[in-house]
Amino acid sequence: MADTPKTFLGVNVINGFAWSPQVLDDTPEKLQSFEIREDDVFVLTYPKAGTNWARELVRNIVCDGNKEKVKEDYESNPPGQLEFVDNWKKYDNFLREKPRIMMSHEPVDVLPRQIFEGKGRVLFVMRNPKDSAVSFWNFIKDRQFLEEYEKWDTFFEAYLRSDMLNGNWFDYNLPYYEQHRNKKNFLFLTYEEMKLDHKGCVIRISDFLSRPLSEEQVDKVVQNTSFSSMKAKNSISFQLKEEIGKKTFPLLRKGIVGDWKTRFTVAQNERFDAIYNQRMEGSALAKRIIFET
Ligand code: PPS
Repeated sequence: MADTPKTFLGVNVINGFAWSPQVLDDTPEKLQSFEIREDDVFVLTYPKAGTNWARELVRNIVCDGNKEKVKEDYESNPPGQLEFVDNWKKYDNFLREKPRIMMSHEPVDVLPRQIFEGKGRVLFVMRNPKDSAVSFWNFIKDRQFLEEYEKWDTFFEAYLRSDMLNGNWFDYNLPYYEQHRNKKNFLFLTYEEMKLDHKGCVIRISDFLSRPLSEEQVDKVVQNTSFSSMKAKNSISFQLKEEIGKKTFPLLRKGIVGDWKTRFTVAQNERFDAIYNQRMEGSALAKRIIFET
């Protein structure tokens, strides 16, 4: 095991779950005993569900929509995902005066145990699995870190399997929703709800975090977290394959509902629907997922 993986290539399988290679072998265990503070906010999602959007919403709400405070908070919060390399240690040493806003794609079974005792708050965002797939594929294709998934058709096949990077959509989302949807310290939103009612979701999140905002502050949060404002300032650099080196990519791509229609073939769509109907049968989650607006 390398202490600090240099490139974002392949996966790191730990106890049967395919983590990103940025996750070290002992991190899942460490995460379970991670010490929680009462004002902690975890933004948890399956990849490409709107993690960065949700984190930006939380950050803006905590900062009352004040751009200066948001910038300061952005600079002082450790970057990146909780599970990457030693980010969780950085959060351990984080200032006490500010709430920690931590995003992660960790599966439910390695969540810090204290969350189950009602400590901290979890904003869990779900996105319909077809748009998640297309967004995920574009992400992988551009960054070239999983060669076998570079063609859409091979990615599609992998997306249906449980050894997919970050597990498959059903294995990841269903247990979270089924086990925790009625817990007081969890709020479940969907990407599509956030698109359809951005302002309403800002109010729901601020209520959930017990951080009431004025009408004017709500409007500022909506403005600061719109697709265009976020696209103007969000990009991230990745260390790619050695021969390519480091490259910077925009974090935001299209930001729409229904982009899957540009990629799924009719046959893939029929196959996916059959699997979806079988996996989601009788689940409460099915009522929340929409594929178009
Ligand atoms: S990651 O890499 O898993 O953390 O990606 P994640 O942030 O979860 O999801 C990326 C997708 O979210 C879209 N996005 C937004 N949509 C609407 N409004 C805002 N403000 C916004 N911010 C991020 C982003 O464009 C990715 O979706 P696609 O479909 O690829 O455009």
